[in-house]
Amino acid sequence: MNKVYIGLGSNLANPQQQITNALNALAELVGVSDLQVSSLYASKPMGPQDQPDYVNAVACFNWQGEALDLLDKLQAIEQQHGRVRKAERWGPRTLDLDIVLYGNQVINSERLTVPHYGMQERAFVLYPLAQLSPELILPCGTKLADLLTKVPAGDLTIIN
Ligand code: A4P
Ligand code: MG
Repeated sequence: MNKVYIGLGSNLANPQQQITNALNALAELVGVSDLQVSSLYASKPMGPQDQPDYVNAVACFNWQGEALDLLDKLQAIEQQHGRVRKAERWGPRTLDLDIVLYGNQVINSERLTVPHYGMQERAFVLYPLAQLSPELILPCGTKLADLLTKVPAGDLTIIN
């Protein structure tokens, strides 16, 4: 059993509803227990600015299963929620589910890089994460609290 943290993001087709639906889908997965969810946060897009604002959240749960099995299930949820994969980097999406942390494991495989490559710089990941686990320490030994002092919250706003 591993304690995992999932970053959720959406900026198309009623983002707040997309995130709520995805959280409900996570709660129903076989293998998920003790689900906790941060607030929902709004922010301006990181990357291309000609796209709508994002809604983000972080969920945390105990996962009974393999890491790649979890990734398969997250991608199935993305597909069920109308995600169309596009070539554009950091472009708009109806639903993005990223494995931010997988227990204390470091994973570097073809399909999976954990901790998520962008998590240390992204306010929309760090602040919801801190809401769930303020004392968190990353596998590399870095304290989440230290990252928060380096990454300003910026325009990140709690919406729900
Ligand atoms: N993959 C590797 N590691 C992981 C992981 N830890 N979790 C692989 C999930 N997937 C992982 O995923 C492409 C491949 O990454 C998957 O097939 C999986 O095998 P993807 O979802 O198509 O793309 P991506 O990783 O999300 O990359 P992309 O499109 O560059 O998205 P980012 O970097 O997540 O950024 N602004 C705000 N305010 N809020 C946002 O949430 N999000 C983005 C997207 C841009 N700007 C944003 C936000
Ligand atoms: Mg993704």
